[in-house]
Amino acid sequence: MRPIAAVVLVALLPSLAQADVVNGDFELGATGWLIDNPQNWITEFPTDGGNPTRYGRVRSPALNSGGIGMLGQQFFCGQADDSTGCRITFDYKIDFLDALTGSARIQVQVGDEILYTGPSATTGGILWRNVEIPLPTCGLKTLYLILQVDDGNNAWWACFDNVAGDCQAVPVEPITWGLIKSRHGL
Ligand SMILES: [Ca+2]
Repeated sequence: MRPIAAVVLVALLPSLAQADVVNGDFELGATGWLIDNPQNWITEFPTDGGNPTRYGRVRSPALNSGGIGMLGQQFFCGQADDSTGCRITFDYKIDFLDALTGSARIQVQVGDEILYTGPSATTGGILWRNVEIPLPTCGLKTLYLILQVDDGNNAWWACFDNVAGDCQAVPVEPITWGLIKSRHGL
């Protein structure tokens, strides 16, 4: 599902492109981040409780919670080049507040594509974990970290920290006699 709100955000972003992820550890609060939420949702940057310290938190309301809220940023993951790929990494957790079990998860959208959907959270929430999103190219990226909540009365907190983009050389598969033989069934 393509978040409708993201279309608006994309239109706002090109003039804000920045080199590398800015404030990926959220220690500067909202600096560098764009917020796009349904009405009654809250995005905030608590100074304590992240991984570590300050972090970005998207909160769905207790009533009529269905929808998506997001933190977005456009940045250059190095320079576009055939021989490089971008690795986006971040930490997240989901806190259960008052909700139907299994009614929320995070998603990662890059450009207009959803590239990752996390497991649906249960009443125990989801503890801090690291996610890695490999992209085939470096260059300009538009990243959205999304909390998606099902229709109903489902209050959740999605917490994000340590967002980074790393442009790396794409590994070249070494050609060996063993590989050639195995490819030819020898
Ligand atoms: Ca932090």
